Amino acid sequence: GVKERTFIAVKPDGVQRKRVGEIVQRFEKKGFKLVGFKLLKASKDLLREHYWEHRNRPFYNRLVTYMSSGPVVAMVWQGQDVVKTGRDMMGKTNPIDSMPGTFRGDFCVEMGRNVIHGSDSVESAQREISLWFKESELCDREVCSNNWIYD
Ligand code: DAT
Ligand code: MG
Repeated sequence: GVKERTFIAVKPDGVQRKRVGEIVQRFEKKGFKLVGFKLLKASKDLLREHYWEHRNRPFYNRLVTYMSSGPVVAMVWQGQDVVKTGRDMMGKTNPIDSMPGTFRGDFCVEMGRNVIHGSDSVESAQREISLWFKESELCDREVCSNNWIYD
């Protein structure tokens, strides 16, 4: 429903390459509501937990090192079907498979520098949001444009 949330992060390469503004802008333009936002240098402990599902994959340590190499912008976006739509806006894991018009299709060429993270299901979104944000850091609110976004 309208209260669905996803966790989106602009990865260190995306921050360095100044893609934060355009990523935020595309989520805003689509009609989603920003309910959490912060710039932080994530600890390796946080990132190991975040990517726990990949702990036995050969790329796990490189991934954690890359993700901790600079600040990331961590965000929570809310709205109808925001998890799936956010994934569609991102493109595929490997930029070579990503369509133009998606963040990964437009902004990067390698899987190991793929600019953006987005939760892959409602359940992982809930897990990731509670890992990265305190409840008090999230600000839901009435948005006056709601009647122009939802039927
Ligand atoms: P996604 O970020 O699209 O959800 P994922 O959860 O499968 O993809 O993997 C997390 C990140 O790990 C991904 O953004 C890039 C990296 N990665 C995934 N598969 C990889 C591989 N085979 N080799 C190198 N890096 C990989
Ligand atoms: Mg994933």
